[in-house]
Amino acid sequence: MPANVSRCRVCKEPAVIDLPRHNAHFCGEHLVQLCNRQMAKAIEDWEMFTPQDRLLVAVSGGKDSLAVWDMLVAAGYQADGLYLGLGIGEYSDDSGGYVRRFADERGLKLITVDLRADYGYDVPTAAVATKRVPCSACGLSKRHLFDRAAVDGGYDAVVTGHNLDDEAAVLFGNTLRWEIDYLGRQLPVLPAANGFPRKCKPLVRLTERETAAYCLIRGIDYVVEECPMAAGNRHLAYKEALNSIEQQSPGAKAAFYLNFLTKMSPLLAGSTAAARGDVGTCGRCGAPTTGDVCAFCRLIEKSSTHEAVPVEFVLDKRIRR
Ligand code: Q46
Ligand code: ZN
Ligand code: ZN
Repeated sequence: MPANVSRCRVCKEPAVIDLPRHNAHFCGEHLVQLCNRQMAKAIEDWEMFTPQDRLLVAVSGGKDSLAVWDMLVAAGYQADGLYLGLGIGEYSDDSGGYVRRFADERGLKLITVDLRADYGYDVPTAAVATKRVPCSACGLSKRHLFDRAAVDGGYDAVVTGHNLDDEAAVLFGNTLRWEIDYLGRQLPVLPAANGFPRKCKPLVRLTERETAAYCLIRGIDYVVEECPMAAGNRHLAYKEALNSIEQQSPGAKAAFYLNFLTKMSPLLAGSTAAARGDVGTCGRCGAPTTGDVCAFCRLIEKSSTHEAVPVEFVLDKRIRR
């Protein structure tokens, strides 16, 4: 073997990945170990859940959500999956296939909800019917249906695969605008309150490069394409900006986000409590809401009566904007 092959920091065998922010290289086995350790630390530091809790993992078919499901099951947690069919053309067909195969191959329980079959609309149609960007209707649908599935199924917490890159990008956007309410709620765990289930993000200490490597090593097939609706959104621009800072200064991204959690979040705790006050129940579906009818029921009302819109129509409109 050539003398200049990079070697794993732990076992000195040939490395498969270099992680500049840890100033080290790792072999496959020790990269998996590092990922598991980082997840365990996040769960412990933020008291997310215990092995006695029943977890519902929101899985999209992408690397992060399948990685977190895999890591949780490997660590002995009781974790079922929830897949939401968004009706975003081929992207949704493909991602649903990856999720089903992952669950089947491992004998895991998967709950599936389909916006078109179960609620009479899909994301492209909702975008046109509400005259909003697709991610707005999509995010609202996800939040509502994840919460509902967790409450109806008696789960103790909803788990998502948000990683360090996602959280740092959201933090960057919220900081650029000093969105104090959003900053106050940007935590790796939100406790159950007012009819909302607990929400946890165990991968906040891992970058997307690390979760991608984890999937590769563990033989997890995932949908590689990004959702076509994401093109041109601000979140991607923030990720790119942070990546270029990270390149100049390895570790800056983790410091930006993780130091926010330890140094800034405690100062914002009061604003979180205020933001969650005064919640009643929706007159139609019984979900927690501050109005008479929740935003999701209003979304169904508008979108399910609208003629179905093909995904290409929305993409075309977004490109031409
Ligand atoms: S799935 Fe939905 Fe994302 Fe696609 S429409 Fe936007 S929010 S980009 S995570
Ligand atoms: Zn090693
Ligand atoms: Zn409702």
